[in-house]
Amino acid sequence: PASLRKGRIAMQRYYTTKEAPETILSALQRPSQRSSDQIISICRPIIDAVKSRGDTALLGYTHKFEKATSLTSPVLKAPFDPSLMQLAPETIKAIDVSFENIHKFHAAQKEDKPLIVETMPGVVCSRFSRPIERVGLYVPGGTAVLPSTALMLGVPAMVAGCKKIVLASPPRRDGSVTPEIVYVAHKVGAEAIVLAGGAQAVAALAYGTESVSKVDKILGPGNQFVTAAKMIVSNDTNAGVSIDMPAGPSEVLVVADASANPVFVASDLLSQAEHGVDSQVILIAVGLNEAQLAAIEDELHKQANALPRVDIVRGAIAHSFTLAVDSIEEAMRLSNLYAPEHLILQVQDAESVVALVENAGSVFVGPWTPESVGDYSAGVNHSLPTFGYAKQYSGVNLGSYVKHITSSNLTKEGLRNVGGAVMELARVEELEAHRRAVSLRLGVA
Ligand code: HSO
Ligand code: ZN
Repeated sequence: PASLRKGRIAMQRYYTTKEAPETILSALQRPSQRSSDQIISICRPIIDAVKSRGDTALLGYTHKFEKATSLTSPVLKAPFDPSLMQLAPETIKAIDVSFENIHKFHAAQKEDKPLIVETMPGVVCSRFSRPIERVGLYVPGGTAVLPSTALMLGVPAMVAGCKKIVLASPPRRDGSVTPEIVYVAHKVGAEAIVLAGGAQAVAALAYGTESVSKVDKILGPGNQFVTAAKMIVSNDTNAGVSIDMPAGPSEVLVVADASANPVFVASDLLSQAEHGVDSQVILIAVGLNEAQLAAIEDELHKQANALPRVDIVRGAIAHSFTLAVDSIEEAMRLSNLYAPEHLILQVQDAESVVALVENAGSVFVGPWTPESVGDYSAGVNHSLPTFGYAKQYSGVNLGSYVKHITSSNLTKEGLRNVGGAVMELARVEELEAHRRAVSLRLGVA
């Protein structure tokens, strides 16, 4: 509506010293999402259709939802034709630089030797990792093309040694995939790109179709339908598939003190706000006076109006806010309570503040570290827990693509050392066969 396009682009301001604590706490609750029951009931029939009718159903939904009516096959198989990945040299270079950095950082997460602990003489426990064999990586379409997401999901899969990497992404109206995504798929060694989005793409990856191979784990962000579909298939014991994490709208929380540059602060808030109208950005201002607060707000308004996606920004800013606090400790207490997907520290001695971070997906430290570097090229992953899930989930990392397997290896002496405890606990649990597996070996009663 026209009324939304007018007026100042400004975030609501709260002073923690003036407001009741409950007001601050309720501000830190995420805006509520469309009821998941409603979304689930839309997704279920789509998933069932793909499960039972395979390619025909998948293709039908792509014709319907993506309007890609000329598409005749739901997958693009490797090797990808070079004509499908024609890119400007500077784009290739940017993808290559980012690929290398993401590769380096994730390769460093490899545990190259097993963990071995002798818990008692002759009782050796170890833990080693193996790649998940088949992974499905969902790259959203929507209002932006996201080859960076293909990199963030594909590079660690490649580093982990997953045997089968399948991408899925909604095709454009003409049935094609953006050349950047095809290029990334090629670089990470993906065997195919499923040309579908939404719940139908998730179902195809979870159950397989005539032309889509079934995977063991589905990773990647997406809208509420993708998220609901991931939840549904991961709860279906017949699917045998897991997911990375639940997902919600993207967020950033910036902590800034008087040393922060208002231009930088506003630009960081806006880079997250432009993702979607449902994105949320929060500024925690530490010890700023009225003039300093106004300087950031003026910048936000000015920079926002110069952005091509100003309408999206307006939507996001409408449910975003500033918290004015007195100390860095209070700022970090509130930040930990919110558990932001991205946390940006633009404060004096930002590095020392990292020690106070308890809950966050990824932290950006100091004035020269905009979130954009992490979104694209620094090496850290941008697939991160949102909606407060940073309290219990990690972002995508090498560990997301492996299983840890443990093993134990005892000598006779080892069994003698630990056997008494085993037999006693088996007796307590009244599991006699368990007890005898030890007693028979040791020749005791
Ligand atoms: N900030 C987004 C990731 C992204 N940014 C992709 C640009 N492209 C969610 O973490
Ligand atoms: Zn971003």
